Amino acid sequence: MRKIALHPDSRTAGFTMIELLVVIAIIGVLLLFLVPRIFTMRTAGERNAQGAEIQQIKTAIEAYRHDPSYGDLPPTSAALAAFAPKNGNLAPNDVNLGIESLVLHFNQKDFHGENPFASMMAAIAKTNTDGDSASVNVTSFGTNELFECPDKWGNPLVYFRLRDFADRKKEQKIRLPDGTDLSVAPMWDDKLNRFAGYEDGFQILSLGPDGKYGTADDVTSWEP
Ligand SMILES: [Ca+2]
Ligand SMILES: [Ca+2]
Repeated sequence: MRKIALHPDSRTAGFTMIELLVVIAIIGVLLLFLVPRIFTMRTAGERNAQGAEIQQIKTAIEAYRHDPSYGDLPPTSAALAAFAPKNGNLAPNDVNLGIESLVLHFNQKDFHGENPFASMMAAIAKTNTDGDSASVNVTSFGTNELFECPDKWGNPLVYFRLRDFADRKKEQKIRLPDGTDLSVAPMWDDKLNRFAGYEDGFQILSLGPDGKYGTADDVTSWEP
């Protein structure tokens, strides 16, 4: 077999040190630009997914309101006595009341036979990060816990029925998984001089990736 002779100028020693440094510098610059972009894209994807879930819950709230058996929005704070059997001793703590009420109303045991919200609620994560419970089980979950829905970043979703806050003096306490309590009130639309999402009659929102209430990354049931 004929051997191909290498030209004497052919490089056989691989990269020189300078070439190597240039390649490393180029990779470094690319990473510097790409990594933040990848993080931004990931965050945008998570926010979109959270927005879609909130819209799903919003649709369910509308269906609840139009269900002839209920005909109203779930209240911000569950009148637990209404769910409890006679003399049931229900003792929720005073945090995450809005979202707990929503979960409770969508999962009440007596939802006229078939629960129309069961499949949606099964697809949505539920936790009891604030650790409260009732002495009797009033939901279809089979436990006495008072659940809330966590958002994509682990913080509880927030739910307000707006007319419960009409005087603009009331607040609601929410507890984050690290134990921090926040006092929150429905968002106000300064331009229209009324609550945001006023036409809906309720607000449902996530604190977003920064875990702070009322910042630009919040994901809301209304168009900001
Ligand atoms: Ca709870
Ligand atoms: Ca936020």
